[in-house]
Amino acid sequence: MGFFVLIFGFWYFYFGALCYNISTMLKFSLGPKVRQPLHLHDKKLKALEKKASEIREDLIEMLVEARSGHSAGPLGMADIFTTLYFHVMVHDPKHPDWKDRDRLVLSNGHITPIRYVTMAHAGYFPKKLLMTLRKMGSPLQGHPEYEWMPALETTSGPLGSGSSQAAGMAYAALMDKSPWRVYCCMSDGELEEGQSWEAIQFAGANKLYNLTMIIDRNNIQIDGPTEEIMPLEPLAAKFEAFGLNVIRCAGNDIRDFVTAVERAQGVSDKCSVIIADTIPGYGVDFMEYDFLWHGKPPAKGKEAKDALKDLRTLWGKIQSEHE
Ligand SMILES: Cc1ncc(C[n+]2csc(CCOP(=O)(O)OP(=O)(O)O)c2C)c(N)n1
Ligand SMILES: [Mg+2]
Repeated sequence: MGFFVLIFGFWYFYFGALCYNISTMLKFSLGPKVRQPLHLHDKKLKALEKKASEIREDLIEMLVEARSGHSAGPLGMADIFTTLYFHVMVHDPKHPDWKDRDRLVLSNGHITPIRYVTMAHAGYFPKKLLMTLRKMGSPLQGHPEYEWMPALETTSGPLGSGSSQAAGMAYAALMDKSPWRVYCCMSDGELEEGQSWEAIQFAGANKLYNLTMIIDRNNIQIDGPTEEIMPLEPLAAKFEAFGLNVIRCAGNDIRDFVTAVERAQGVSDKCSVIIADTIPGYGVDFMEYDFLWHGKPPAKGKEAKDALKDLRTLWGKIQSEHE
C-alpha cells in the first residue's frame, strides 16, 4: 500500500510540475517576450520602417482630431518608439503587469502621443481609442497618467522627474537580481531641469548597467534652438564626467539605433546613455527642424492633408500613397 502511495505521489507532483512549466512557457515564451539577440535582418528592418510610417500617419490623424498636442517631438521619435516596442523591449501587451517586463519610462511626458500610437499598434488597446486623445474621461491624456493606464509605468509631465523614477526602478531591479531592463526617454530641453543631473549622478555612481537613457537630441525646445536658449554642448563629455557610457546615434536611422542599444547592452559596469540625433517633425516637410511645431498639431483641412500626403508619399518621392 505504502509503495503505491509513494509512486502515485511522485507522479502527481511530477505531472503537476510538468503542466505548470508548459503553461508558463506558453504564456511567456512567444514573440517579443523573449530576450533575443538584437541583430537586425534586412527584412525586419523594412518591416520596422513600414510600421514607423504607419505610426506617424496615425499620430497626425489623432492630433488633428484632438485639435491640440505636440507634433515635432513625437514625429522625430517615431522610429525609436517603433524599434523599442517591436524589436528591443521584452514585454507582453496582453499581460502589461508581467513582473519581468522591461520598463519604459517617458520622462519628457509631452511626447506621449507617439507612445500611445505605438502601444495601440503593439496591441495594448484598440486603435479606435486614439481618437479620444485629450478628451474628458479618456485614458489618453495630453501627458501620461499612470492611474488611468498602468502600462504607461509612470505619470509624467514635469520634466526631469522621470529620470529619477527610472534610476530608482533600475536600482530596485539590481537589488532583486531581476532580469528586466529600464529604458528612459528624455529630451534635450529637459536636461535644463536640474533634477535630471541628480538622476544621472545616481545612475553613474551606482553603475546602473540595466538602465539605458535615450536622449531625444532634436536641438529644439518650446522657444527656439536649445543651443541659443541654454547650450548643452559638449553634451557627451558631460555624461562621461558623470560616469556614464555614452553612445551617439542617428535617431531616425533604425539600424543605427539598434546598434546603439546593442552597445549599451554589452556594457555591464556602467549606465548607458544614447544621445539620439533626431529630426523634429520628421516626415512632414513643413514641420522639420522648426521649433514652432513643438506644441501644436496641424489644423484640420489643408494643413492636415499636406502633412499626411508628405508621410504617405515620403516627401513626394513616390507619386501616390498607393505606390
Ligand atoms: C519642470 C517643467 N518645466 C517646464 C515645463 C514646460 N515644458 C514642456 S515641454 C518644454 C520644452 C522642453 O524641450 P524639449 O523637450 O526638448 O522640446 P521638444 O524637443 O519636444 O520640442 C517645457 C519647458 C515642464 N513640462 N516641466
Ligand atoms: Mg528638444
